[in-house]
Amino acid sequence: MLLSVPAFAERLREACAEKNAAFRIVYHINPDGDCIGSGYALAMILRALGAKTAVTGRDPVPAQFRELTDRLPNDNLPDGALYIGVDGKDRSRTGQTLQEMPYAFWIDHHGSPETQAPSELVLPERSACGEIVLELAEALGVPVTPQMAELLYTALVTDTNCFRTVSTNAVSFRSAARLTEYGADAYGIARRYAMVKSPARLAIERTVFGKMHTLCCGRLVSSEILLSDLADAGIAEQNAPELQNINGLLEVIGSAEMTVMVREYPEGTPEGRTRFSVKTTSAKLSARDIAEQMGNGSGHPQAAGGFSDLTPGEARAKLEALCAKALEAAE
Ligand SMILES: [Mn+2]
Repeated sequence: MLLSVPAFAERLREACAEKNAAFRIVYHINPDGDCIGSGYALAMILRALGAKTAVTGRDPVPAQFRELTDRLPNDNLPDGALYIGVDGKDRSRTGQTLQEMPYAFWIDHHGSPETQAPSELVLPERSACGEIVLELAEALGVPVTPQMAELLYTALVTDTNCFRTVSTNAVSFRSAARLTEYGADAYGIARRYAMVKSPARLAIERTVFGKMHTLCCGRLVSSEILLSDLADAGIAEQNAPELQNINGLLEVIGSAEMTVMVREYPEGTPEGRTRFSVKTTSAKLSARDIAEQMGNGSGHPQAAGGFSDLTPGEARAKLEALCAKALEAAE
């Protein structure tokens, strides 16, 4: 059941008042800064209300966030701890085992047509789940400590790519302002999570730029990442943190109205050997139309994608041709 912030906060407060109150907070697979920051901050908030808490997920906390979370060990939970999902879109995003758990609470900014838990707080207009956790702390009257602010500001910076995504809005900046007042180090976090690049990230960015095609008078930009490129860069897999927001690199070309990224997957990947993504910056164009014409693609008008059985080179050529046609038609 979808609840307002005050109603959800009240139910959390009631649950915290129970004897042996305990919560298991679950973040999604391939964790990012938002689910980690939101999950660990929520654990601190519920602890401040007297509950025992543990944060968990199918995958370990990525190395880049461990300096935030290593200082926050999990409590030993008694039997009957209540499950809370954060930032997950739906239960399937918590992985095969955890999705079967009886979630009591669900906090998210994605929105799903299905019910995820008896008590749900879902605000799709928020640019990061961390903003919702901040609103919850304030509604519960729990003082936001500098450590909580650090976690939640990290959630906001990573999910908005440092306030640069289309989802960034006035509320994002109001949340950022409050978190800065609560003690978040705005420059330090922006530098650590939006400016600093690992040697592997630098290597793969060089590849993406080096293989870039600029077509249709600069209106179409494409690139590709092959398995050999990943190996050369020292990146183990397509879900590696070094590849986060990698498709967005193509938007450095100011005239780009459509961007295409093609990524090779290992032989035997059931979905197909090539994964593609299409994005558009123009309301007159539909990335979803292009993805659908590739066979089994889907998505939103602005961003879509899917898998293909074509080789990366074939898929890229087909996508470039489809986009060129769409651009011509939209003139
Ligand atoms: Mn998120």
